[in-house]
Amino acid sequence: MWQYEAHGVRVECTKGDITNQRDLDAIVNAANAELMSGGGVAGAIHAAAGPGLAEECEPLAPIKPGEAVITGGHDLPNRFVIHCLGPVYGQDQPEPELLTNCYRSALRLANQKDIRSIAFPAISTGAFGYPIAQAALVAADAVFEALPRMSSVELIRFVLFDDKALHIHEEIFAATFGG
Ligand code: AR6
Repeated sequence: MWQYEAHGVRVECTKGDITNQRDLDAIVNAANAELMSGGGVAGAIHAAAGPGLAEECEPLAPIKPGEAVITGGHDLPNRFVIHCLGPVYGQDQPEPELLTNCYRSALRLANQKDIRSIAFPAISTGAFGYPIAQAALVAADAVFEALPRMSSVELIRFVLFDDKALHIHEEIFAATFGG
């Protein structure tokens, strides 16, 4: 696990499942525009949250790439889910700007809702095809740049699904954060 602390905020990269972050106020969903269940992160989150999540999501859809909306966590161990729509690589452009907007929008919502701790998956790096190292660079830059603006948020955890994704994130976050 990689970790860093500045501006009263701790940033971590760890391996795990986004639906199993019991100690955190909020988790982020790598959503689709319709905010429906699907594969990957969205499938896992909707399965763990139960049907109440889809019901709450329905009137909030559709969302555009880079946007985020917030719901309750339903049967998840977390109070909130923040749903972000990442760019489809090669289709929604410019990809780095849209992916940056996801992280910024999610963190803005978290601070508005007095959320203290939040977990992100590697948005857009699965079904949406964003090369993982490029996406990690965007994520690290977006979070590093946003740290001075955090009010309630004091823990930001990136939850990577396998060793390869974890190692890439550890390396890129260390280079970006200098720690
Ligand atoms: N916990 C953490 N990371 C995970 C998990 C998990 N349970 N499951 C997968 N990953 P994806 P996207 C990793 O496809 O690219 C969905 O069907 C995965 O290895 O979930 O933004 C939606 O409905 C990858 O690195 O999100 C959308 O249509 C990363 O999480 C579309 O896919 C993101 O993979 C969104 O595509």
